[in-house]
Amino acid sequence: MGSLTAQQNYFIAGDTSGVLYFDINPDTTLEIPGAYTYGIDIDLNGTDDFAIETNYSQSPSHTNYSIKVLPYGSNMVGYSYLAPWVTYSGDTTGYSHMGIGLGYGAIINEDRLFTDETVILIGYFDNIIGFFGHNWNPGPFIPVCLINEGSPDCIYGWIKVYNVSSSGITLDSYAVDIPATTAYVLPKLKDFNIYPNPARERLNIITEESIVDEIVIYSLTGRKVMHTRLENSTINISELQPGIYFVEVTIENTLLRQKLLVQR
Ligand SMILES: [Ca+2]
Ligand SMILES: [Ca+2]
Repeated sequence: MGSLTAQQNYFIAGDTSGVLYFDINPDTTLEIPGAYTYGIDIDLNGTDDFAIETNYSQSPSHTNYSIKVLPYGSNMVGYSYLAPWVTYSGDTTGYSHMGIGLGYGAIINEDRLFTDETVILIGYFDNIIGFFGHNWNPGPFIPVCLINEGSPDCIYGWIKVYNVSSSGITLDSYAVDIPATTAYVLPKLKDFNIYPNPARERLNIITEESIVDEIVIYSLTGRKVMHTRLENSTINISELQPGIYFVEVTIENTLLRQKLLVQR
């Protein structure tokens, strides 16, 4: 990592002001077991940069669950060396390092030992109840480093997770230390919510204390792909191809956008 140059010296875990920030809403829970993968496009440019993956494997002595943060391309995830308390007798898997979670306000910088390897964020065995909460208890912010193609710069970011248990992990939000542009200004939650997200056939659109009649949906390239009216707070999106879109409404002369993922 010697040639890596940080674009900024540091980023603050939980910082959402003036940076690219995306609130997963409602929060998404990845179940375990399930070998579930959730892509994260941390700079909102239409290409996933990280994925969170749940894994499940059965050995003769125990069931092993794990959650991984997978960096795509040259991107990196913060990790720490394996904590000394992970001494489960049957564990011969040889984890060499473990992902870290930072508390709100923690500094994300080069000291966080970024790696380009696939790292295990949390690994535990189902016969050690409370392993995560009692023994380790990291903060919810996973430090990451975004490296755009052709650039040596490391742009720091974080992915917020919580409720890590044998039943799953919940994803809350993510941010990257890139100055926010008007195209990506996300609304305050009280103004405009969409769910489910990812969505399949119908999309519910919730606004508070405001009346919204018209909904416009744009592709990532800015092409208008739908212009429709709300019917009982829902719209039919079955004609949209799977992919990422921006849902736009106007409330009190303010244009608000939410990122939408359509999956089938
Ligand atoms: Ca991206
Ligand atoms: Ca959220």
